[in-house]
Amino acid sequence: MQDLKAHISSYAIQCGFDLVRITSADVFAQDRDAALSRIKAGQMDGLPWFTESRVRRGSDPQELLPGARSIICLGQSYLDPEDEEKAISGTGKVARYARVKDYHRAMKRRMKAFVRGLEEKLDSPVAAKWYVDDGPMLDRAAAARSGLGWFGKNTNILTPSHGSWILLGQVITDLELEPDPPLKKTCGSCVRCIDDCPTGAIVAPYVVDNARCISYQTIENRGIIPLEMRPLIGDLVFGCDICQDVCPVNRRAESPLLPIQKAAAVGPSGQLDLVELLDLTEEEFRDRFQGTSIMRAKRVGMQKNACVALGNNRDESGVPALVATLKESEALVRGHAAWALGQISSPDAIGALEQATTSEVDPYVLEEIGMALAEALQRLTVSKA
Ligand code: B12
Ligand code: SF4
Ligand code: SF4
Repeated sequence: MQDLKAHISSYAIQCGFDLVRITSADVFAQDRDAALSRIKAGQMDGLPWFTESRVRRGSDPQELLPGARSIICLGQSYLDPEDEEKAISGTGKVARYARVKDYHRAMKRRMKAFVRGLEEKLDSPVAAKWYVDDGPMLDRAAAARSGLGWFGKNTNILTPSHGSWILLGQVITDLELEPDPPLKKTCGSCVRCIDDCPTGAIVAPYVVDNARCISYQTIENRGIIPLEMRPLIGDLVFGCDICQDVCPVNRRAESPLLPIQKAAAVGPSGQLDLVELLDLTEEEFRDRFQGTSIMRAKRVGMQKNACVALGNNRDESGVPALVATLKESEALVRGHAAWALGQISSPDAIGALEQATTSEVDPYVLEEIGMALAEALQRLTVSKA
């Protein structure tokens, strides 16, 4: 089957993938146990869909495709070397993977073409199931066992050629293919990602506490962003790349062969205008972000995030939009707008907060307004002293 394996590798590259390796369809026993103990320790809290039964199902390829024999692991780079990291006033930042069009769709299209091509080559149907992030599979566990990359201490899969700027997909199949060995590489004594994570979310090497991760707070959290997290989020409005930006392995990462198309809705270096975000109606949000990963956070999520970024930037030009938001938006967004006004604490911001105490009726928003006013008064006292 060496000939088939060689064909699979070259055909996957032809379909647009940057990396391809094979692993067996054996149970991922160690990874299953690690994931189960993570759930037990509360380190997956906030993701109600990440359940024990999902982990058990996802760690046994036979459960996903009865008769499975091999897993073809695919890596898709999303690095854009032109993409400079720059801070532009009035804007928030989107993580790199969301500066291209929704990778789930792009990779699934390529995977479908890949499986169809294999069937043509073999002149018979191939039993296959394919996953990109969306299934119960432990994507990183498959990539690590296949030698596509190794687990970094920030839990991302690092690859020798493309660093960690890769997205992972798997084709589970009944084809018998010779597995590739795992890589022998490790992070060595490096701990940069652990030291530089602004929220201390990497609580130990190879362990990310979900609720402390900015990626979770800005994408998945459907509720209130905890007060203590807000100042640590800075200007990030969708995802976080800090533990990857500081990683030395990423300094020499290659670019993709066939890049996923850029998302036109996001600025060239991942900027989004914060005031514009606050102004979007549901329909405008959909029109603008349809086909991008940003849809995942939903309009309310992105508007909460915009409030937090405006509060952290302390930019007074954001006050009129925040005042309008405090009057007109959903309670969850009004609460975060109040926080931002408290951080900015200009006379207009304080005036709007005081006025809102007389018109607001939602107990959660009133509580945020009370805390924001206390914060603003404290700031004024400190600046006068
Ligand atoms: C849930 C999830 C999240 C949660 C993470 C919560 C968590 N702690 O896992 C949140 C929302 C925070 C998140 C954030 C991000 N995510 Co995410 N996420 C997932 C998802 C859906 C499941 C991950 C999972 O199974 N977690 C369970 C835990 C137990 O797994 P783990 O953290 O990988 O832990 C493993 C290691 O710790 C290892 N291990 C344990 N002990 C030891 C000891 C040693 C010595 C070693 C070597 C290993 C080891 O075993 C564990 C099990 O395999 C996957 C897609 C999928 N279906 O797999 C994408 C996925 C992991 N995410 C991805 C991406 C791109 C991101 C972000 C970079 C996005 C961003 N820019 O904001 C960040 C990165 C944050 C970070 N540092 O990990 C990619 C990662 C690609 C890569 N190169 O690794 C994936 C694979 C999606 C994809 N298909 O491409 N994500
Ligand atoms: S993505 Fe950001 S918050 Fe999450 S672990 Fe990495 S540096 Fe920390
Ligand atoms: S920063 Fe260092 S420890 Fe963290 S993933 Fe990269 S090489 Fe590993």
